[in-house]
Amino acid sequence: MDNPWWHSAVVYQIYPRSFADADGDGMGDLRGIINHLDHIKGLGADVIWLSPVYPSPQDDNGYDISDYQDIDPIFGTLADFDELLTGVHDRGMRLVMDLVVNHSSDEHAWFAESRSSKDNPKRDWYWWRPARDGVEPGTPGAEPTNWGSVFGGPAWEYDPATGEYFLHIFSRKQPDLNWENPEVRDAIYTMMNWWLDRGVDGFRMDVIDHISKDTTLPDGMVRAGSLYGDGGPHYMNGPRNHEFLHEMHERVFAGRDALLTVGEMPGVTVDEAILYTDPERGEVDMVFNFDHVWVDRGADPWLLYPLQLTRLKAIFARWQAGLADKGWNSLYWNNHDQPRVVSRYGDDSPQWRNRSAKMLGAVLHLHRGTPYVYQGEELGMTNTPFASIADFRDIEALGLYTQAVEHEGRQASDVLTVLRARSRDNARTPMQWDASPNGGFTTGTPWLAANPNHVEINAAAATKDPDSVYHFYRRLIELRHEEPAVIYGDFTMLMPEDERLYAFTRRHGTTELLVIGNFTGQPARAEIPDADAWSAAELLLTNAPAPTGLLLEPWQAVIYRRT
Ligand code: TEU
Repeated sequence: MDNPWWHSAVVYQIYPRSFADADGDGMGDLRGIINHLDHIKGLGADVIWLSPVYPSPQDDNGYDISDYQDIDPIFGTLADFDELLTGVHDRGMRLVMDLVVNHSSDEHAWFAESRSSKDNPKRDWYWWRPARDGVEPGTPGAEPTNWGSVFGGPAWEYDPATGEYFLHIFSRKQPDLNWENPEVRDAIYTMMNWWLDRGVDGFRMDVIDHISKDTTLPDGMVRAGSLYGDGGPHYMNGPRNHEFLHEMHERVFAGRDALLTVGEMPGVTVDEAILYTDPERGEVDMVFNFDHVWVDRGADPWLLYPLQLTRLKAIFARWQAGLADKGWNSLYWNNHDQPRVVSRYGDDSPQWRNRSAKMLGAVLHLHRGTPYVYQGEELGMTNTPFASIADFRDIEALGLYTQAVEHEGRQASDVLTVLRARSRDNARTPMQWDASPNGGFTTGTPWLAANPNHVEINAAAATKDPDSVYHFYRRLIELRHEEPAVIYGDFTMLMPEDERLYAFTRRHGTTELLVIGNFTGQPARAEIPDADAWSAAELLLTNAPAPTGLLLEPWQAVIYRRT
């Protein structure tokens, strides 16, 4: 079989709400995206992944969908969507939609029917359960299991109309669909085919390792200090997950060309990922794992744990080795759920921001896999200085804050410190287009305030400055398109025990690449076999003056090539 096109592709993610607002209502829209397609083309990306634009009450910014086959009026119309799709295709790029089918909105017609009575034909499309035996329905502790929701509070909502509970792993406005019911699966496949027939080029599948649950719904373990049990082991990577994805593949993707499918899978292991992405099995092309963005999390969710570079390297080394022969990796630092990587694993101070953002880009993009760039990452956009809880908008930040401070007795200041560093709203501040008010994102009042540093960090300044993060990312993408060793080279981690330098080689035929990134604000020398020969090799790209020997400057990255 020929190598699939997405092996050499780079994906750019748009979070439409925060990308560009063309009509001045403070919310990004499809017209705004259409107006800025050349920015993405100019960067060299091959694919655009669009976060959800479907009709939605926007409880979780569109990840709560009330109609899968239309566009929310805040973003535009289906005609605008078709124009966007044409604009993307005309530029030789592809468009991948977000597919959110672990749950729908509680305002979806399916759920309205399901909740209307116990004998409604759609009752079984969601997870309805009676109260726990012997406990008064609707009172605390009567929930069918002890699971906590990802966004705080219990994972079950009592519905007085029928006296039963429905399951919601996320917000109470995101009831989980029951994939055990074949009618649910049929309806989803029909909807997916409708979008593909319209011309879209694939799907990014939201929490798609949550669709198969342990149908006996056991209680979860309760961590010290927590109010709820962890249902994760009972709803992640459940018994029928592979079966469902294979069925989806047969019913939707088989026989269609040139698609890209990527499953978001919190908690997925390397061994499971090999099965999910082995082309012979016909499930998905690649998965998003979370190991490298959970590496700075510890047992206590309200403590900050600094990055330990050796752990980060061990994670990447394991994934690179695991998917070397079968399957394929996706590569990302950022998306709409993660804090900005330059603030998280780099140094966002004025002195090192530009350099450390480039170093992080170089290290990630030189791995084997398909890289994803999240809007603003190519500018080195940083976390935002949120002053108080009133500045946050994310349902997760607000829900977890309430649970921690009001119900678990945590110090508000401790919780705020962690939210400032880790909250998803860091990723969701408006795209910084220029130095004008609101970063040129809107002429109205933005739904979430722009980062004050838009005056310096913005697309207009970056595209003009040859030394910008933007032009460095452009060069990284170009390198992937030009150099087969970046796509197909094997991967060898060097210096795994070193806490300062991230170093590896990629070898493809007679070509060998050496990549080193300095993760510190101090100079550091790479002690690797063959160091002298390497330092005389062709230096393809760096973000600082060429080093003497392999002595790297603070936050420097180097990419050498030899044949
Ligand atoms: O995210 C799933 C997910 O794992 C997140 O809940 C993540 O672990 C957490 O937010 C980290 O802080 C997907 C979407 O990407 C996210 O935006 C949605 O809120 C969520 O599913 C529910 O649809």
